[in-house]
Amino acid sequence: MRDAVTNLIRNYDVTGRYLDRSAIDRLKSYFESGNARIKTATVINANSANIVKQAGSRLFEELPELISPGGNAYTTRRYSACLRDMDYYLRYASYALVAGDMNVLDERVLQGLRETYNSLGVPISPTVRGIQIMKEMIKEMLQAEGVENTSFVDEPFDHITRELSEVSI
Ligand SMILES: CCC1=C(C)/C(=C/C2=NC(=C\c3[nH]c(/C=C4\NC(=O)[C@H](C)[C@H]4CC)c(C)c3CCC(=O)O)/C(CCC(=O)O)=C2C)NC1=O
Repeated sequence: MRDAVTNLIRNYDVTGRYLDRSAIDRLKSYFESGNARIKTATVINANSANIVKQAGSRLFEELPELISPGGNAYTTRRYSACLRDMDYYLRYASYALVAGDMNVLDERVLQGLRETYNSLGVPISPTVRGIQIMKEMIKEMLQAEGVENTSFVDEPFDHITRELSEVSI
């Protein structure tokens, strides 16, 4: 697992360089967004159950076929598995936000996931939609708390959806 600082230092150490202007600019930007990142983790922690539940309801309202007979989230067991997956995405996205690095997602969440989903028939594009709904909810909550620039929130959610959507070769 890596974070923005260790990742940057690693890259400079590999080539034996001192931290130059570009490194310092990247560090500055990471530390300047630090309070907002911590606030986001706080908001997610305080609302996680609610975010997952509401995002799930919105997803099933938009795509009711998911929870109808023949749908992948039909039956209580699969419905719960779906919400549990949403909860995984939310929790790991909060780690990646604080770390300022997406490596934790690659290592702990995304490895082999597409293959698992394909073999179980879990549909990717509705999963992507569910993840995007959670992202939108968090951005709205942060704006309500006075955080003006919430663009950094996109990164982990978009990273997960991009990796999930990638067509296997
Ligand atoms: C921490 C990293 C991690 C992830 C991400 C993870 C995902 C994950 N989701 C699974 C299943 C599942 N995932 C879903 C999800 C959905 N179905 C839908 O129609 C919706 C679109 C969607 C919810 C948004 C469902 C329904 C299953 C059960 C499928 C089945 O058993 O038939 C499975 C198969 C094993 C199981 O059922 O537990 C895995 C491994 N497991 C992990 O350890």
